[in-house]
Amino acid sequence: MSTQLYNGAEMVVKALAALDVKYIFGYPGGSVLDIYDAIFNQEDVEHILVRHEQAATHMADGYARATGEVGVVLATSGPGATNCVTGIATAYMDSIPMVVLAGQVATSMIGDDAFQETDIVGCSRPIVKHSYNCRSLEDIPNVIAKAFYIASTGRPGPVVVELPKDMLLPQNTAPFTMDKSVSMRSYNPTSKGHPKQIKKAVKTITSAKRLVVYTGGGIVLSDASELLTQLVEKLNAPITNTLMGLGGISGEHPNFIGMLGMHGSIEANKTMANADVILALGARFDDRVTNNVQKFCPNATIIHVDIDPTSISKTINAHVPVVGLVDIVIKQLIDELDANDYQPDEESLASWWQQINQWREINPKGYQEDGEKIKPQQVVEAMYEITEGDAYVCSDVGQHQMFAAQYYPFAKPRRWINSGGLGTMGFGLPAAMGAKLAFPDSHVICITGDGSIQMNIQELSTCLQYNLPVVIVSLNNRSLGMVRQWQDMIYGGRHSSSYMESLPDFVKLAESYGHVGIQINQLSELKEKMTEAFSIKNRLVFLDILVDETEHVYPMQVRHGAVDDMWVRKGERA
Ligand SMILES: Cc1ncc(C[n+]2csc(CCOP(=O)(O)OP(=O)(O)O)c2C)c(N)n1
Repeated sequence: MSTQLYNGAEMVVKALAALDVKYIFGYPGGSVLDIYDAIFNQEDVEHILVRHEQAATHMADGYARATGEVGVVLATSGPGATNCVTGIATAYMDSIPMVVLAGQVATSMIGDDAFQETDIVGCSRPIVKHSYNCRSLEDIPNVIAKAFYIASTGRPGPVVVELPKDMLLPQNTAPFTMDKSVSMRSYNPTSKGHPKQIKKAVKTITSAKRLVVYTGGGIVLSDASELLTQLVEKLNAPITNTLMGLGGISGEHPNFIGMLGMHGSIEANKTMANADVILALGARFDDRVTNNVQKFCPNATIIHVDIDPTSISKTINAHVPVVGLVDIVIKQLIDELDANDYQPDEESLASWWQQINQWREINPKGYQEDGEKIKPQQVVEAMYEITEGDAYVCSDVGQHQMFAAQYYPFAKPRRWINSGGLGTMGFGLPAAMGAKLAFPDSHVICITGDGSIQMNIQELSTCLQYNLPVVIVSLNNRSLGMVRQWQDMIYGGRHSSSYMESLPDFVKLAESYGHVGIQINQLSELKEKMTEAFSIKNRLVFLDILVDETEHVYPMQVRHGAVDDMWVRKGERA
């Protein structure tokens, strides 16, 4: 019996197919041409040719966030691989499962400063969960399987696999062997919370008079929304989400008190500051939430549930640490509450909710209409109305990102896709393309600004090639709005390099890429033109919306203050 032999490039593609990969996002070059040839000769895996490798990483990332699957990137050695670095860091900061296959010069030439040689494993070391140098042809399938396993289990993250050219050559062949399951002695992430810690957590929760549930991206990543909603309803506790956790519970749920942190709601931050027990689930107390750690909730007992033990007590000391997958731990908490025949303390709850509702009244709308100028918040409200709250909203970075987070209540998880940790401008469009590829029949929006959109604008070309009719909602304030806001608030209004004195005609630009471009500059036509844009089905629409360029994002935490030390509006503190 003859065993079929494969070359390394074929093994790469066959391994991806065996792992049910549908799409690879990439860009060819000398060191990976054999892989491109292997892709050409099969139909299981489709390659999406981007226009810049950074966009390939964000597209894979958007695809991963929308679907929960691992995003896959392919890049050539040298500049192709280094162009991936920002996207790898973006995925790393938000714990997104991604595998980046990077070409490398032949093993005999590594270290010779060969053409297009870069040590991508070294370059990406601090921003990957793990990396592999493939040094044997036979190992390729299992290395790729392990990369997927590491990327998608425990706290997810990006894994780089470096593939030297000589591993891929057509003349070097071997049988294809891939183990059915991956087991690694050195890597065994915990899944269940320790029973003693669960008991302690439940004791702390049941003794609380002013409990708050604070959840992050971990809820979304572990698909724990339903269990979270059950827990919150059982406790009748107020719940706040981080920027990454939005959609973890429905934004319309009566117990949801809004996002917390730098641009969080007054009521969310006040609730945190006054809570006696904080139940943190899949959140990491990052500086955009805590503000000054020295002043962060000094009187609260903190229960911190996280899959990553190194995240616990990293910035804020946890009194009850629980290591485990957040969905499993929530189920354990519910079971323990039931076992103890938990009954809510109605009296304390009533006075706690009464207080929270008073905070809600401080700034319920959050902005003032102008009557003439289009307020960016109005655009997001219109977007919500037109899509009936049922869209994938993929954001770039800046004021528009915060307005979207504040004014589009997400009913479901995985619908809000943004670079929360690294804050990568240029993320929005390619991420939206990844989501659209996964969900072609859904509304997929890229909300962006005139600065961010220009950072990966070349992908408009990819959108045409693969028919990805996302709706681009560009809040054009003729400036780098978030920078301008900080300059207004902290630098005496000195707008150093925050105004772009030349901007393209975005309508013509969209048209030149083969899409529809629409400009909106009158408040009176905002709804009508936006409705028209969303009704155009099979074509990408670029909405260039001229918004009030003086608008600031509020509320905003006062720098170095406590979590609830906030600007409510220009010049007024809560
Ligand atoms: C790649 C990158 N460079 C710089 C920044 C710093 N930065 C944060 S927000 C911002 C302005 C964004 O402007 P725009 O996209 O027009 O959005 P707006 O704030 O006006 O809504 C800048 C420059 C960043 N986040 N990412």
